[in-house]
Amino acid sequence: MLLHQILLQETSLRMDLEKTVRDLMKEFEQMKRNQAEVKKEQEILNQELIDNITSLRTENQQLKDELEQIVNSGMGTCKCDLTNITSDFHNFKSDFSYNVSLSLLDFQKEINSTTANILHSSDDKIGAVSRDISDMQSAFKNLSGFIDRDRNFQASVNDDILVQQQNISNVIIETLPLDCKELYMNGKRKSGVYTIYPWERSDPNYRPVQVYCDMETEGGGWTAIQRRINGEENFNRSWTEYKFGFGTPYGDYWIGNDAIHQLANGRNLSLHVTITPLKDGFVSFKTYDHFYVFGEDQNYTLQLANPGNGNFKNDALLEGHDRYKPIGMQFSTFDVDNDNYYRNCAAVYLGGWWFNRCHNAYLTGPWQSDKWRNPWYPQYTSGRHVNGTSMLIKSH
Ligand SMILES: [Ca+2]
Repeated sequence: MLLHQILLQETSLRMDLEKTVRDLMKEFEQMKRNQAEVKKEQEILNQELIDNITSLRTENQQLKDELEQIVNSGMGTCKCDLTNITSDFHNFKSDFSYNVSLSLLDFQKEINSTTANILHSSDDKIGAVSRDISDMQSAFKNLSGFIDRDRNFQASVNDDILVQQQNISNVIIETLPLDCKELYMNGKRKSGVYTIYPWERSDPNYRPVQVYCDMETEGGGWTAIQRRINGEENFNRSWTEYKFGFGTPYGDYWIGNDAIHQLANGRNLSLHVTITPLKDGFVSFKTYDHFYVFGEDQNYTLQLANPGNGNFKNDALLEGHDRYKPIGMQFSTFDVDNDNYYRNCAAVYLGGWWFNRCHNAYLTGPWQSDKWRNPWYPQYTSGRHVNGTSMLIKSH
């Protein structure tokens, strides 16, 4: 077995060796061929080099000949050449100038043309702008006319509005309540504070007046010219204060002698007087069917007549001694004495009234005080027994 393996290896080695020898032989033959080719190429190159040297030598000789010929021909040839060069230069200069001139001319023409175009274009634009301005002026004129017409229209509308406002004001004035009776007639049935307009709008005294309306007593529609319910208001006031009124219709107040005259003027009025006792008892009242107060020019002289319903025990205003009756008396205040007493009753009894010498009935004394003498003699001899008063008027 081992021998067989050795034989196999020996055969393989021999075959490899033979193949290697053959390859080497081939390479050797190839190298021999290459060497022959290189030698041949070297010969060709040598021949080319020799040819080139020969050619160079020939050219060198030709140059020498030309140089000799130039030297022999002398400066003539050079002059001629210089003349030619100068001539060429002049020609060139001339051509250049000409061309430049032409270019400048063309350029000038172009500028002129462009300027003309610009000017033309500007003229067109200016013309267009002028036309625009003209159009705008025309439009502005139209607008101004429209605005003027609009102003006229607005003015006429304003006039119409003013007329309508005046009409409405007139209607309102016509429907403004003169007194509480008109309010009552217009459906106001709840007692309370209302605004009345005793004066016409054209009257210099025109003003709204807040008053207390009694809408329940004796058929309702009574305007309170005096009312005291809580004593918060001092009634010892000056002539001027009684003239214009004081206090508040929500509590104690005097409506004002001017307003009383205005409400009485041209009308037939009734007067309804009440006194509320401080303790047990009902409200005492008395109605007079004629009540009038003159104007300030007669110091608010009082007229009172035609006694009607009442539950006082007596009529302290119209009955009793004449020297105490207020009938036909002027109004007095602590600062204006119009009474028949040697002193000033208003200053003595601390309130404004139609005093005589002085009174049997008097509703404006110091609240719940003994100084308030004879509110309603003899039923009420002192203000301490009084818890409220009112003087109500109504036309009939
Ligand atoms: Ca007097």
